[in-house]
Amino acid sequence: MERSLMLIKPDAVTRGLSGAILSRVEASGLKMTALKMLHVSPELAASHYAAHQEKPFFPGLIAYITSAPVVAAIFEGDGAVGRIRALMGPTNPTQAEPGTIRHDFGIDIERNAVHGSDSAETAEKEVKLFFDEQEFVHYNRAD
Ligand code: IDP
Ligand code: MG
Repeated sequence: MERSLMLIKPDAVTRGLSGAILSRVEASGLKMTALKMLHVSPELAASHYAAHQEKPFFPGLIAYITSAPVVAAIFEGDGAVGRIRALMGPTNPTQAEPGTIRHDFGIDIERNAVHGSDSAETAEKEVKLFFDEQEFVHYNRAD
């Protein structure tokens, strides 16, 4: 079964939007199988965003993602990665369609409310960065 890592980023956690965002993903039918709040350490931030190490926005991105807690959630289901990316909308909230999480809750291209894995391969790496296997729960959704 495909899994994806979703992070509710500091801008959204500090504005009290965690529940509203999780609700949208739950309502889409994806199954939440792990959930926690944490302060991302500089080391975890650098690993998670290693692909962006050379980008001019990298130092700011690390400062932002470590500035306040995140909510980390794993969602599971057929096509989970693509379905979460569709719910999120594109990186820049100003280019996102109304009804997407980033349009409705994002502030700007950096403080864009959420992270979602961008491929099934990346997802498996990100899942392992943020969660141990014993943190997962096993159940069937009633629907
Ligand atoms: P994604 O989150 O939609 O996959 P990426 O290109 O992987 O977008 O970028 C990772 C994160 O880095 C973005 O979600 C955003 O927080 C930040 N970011 C991306 N591009 C910029 C930029 O041009 N300026 C500032 N921050 C950026
Ligand atoms: Mg990305």
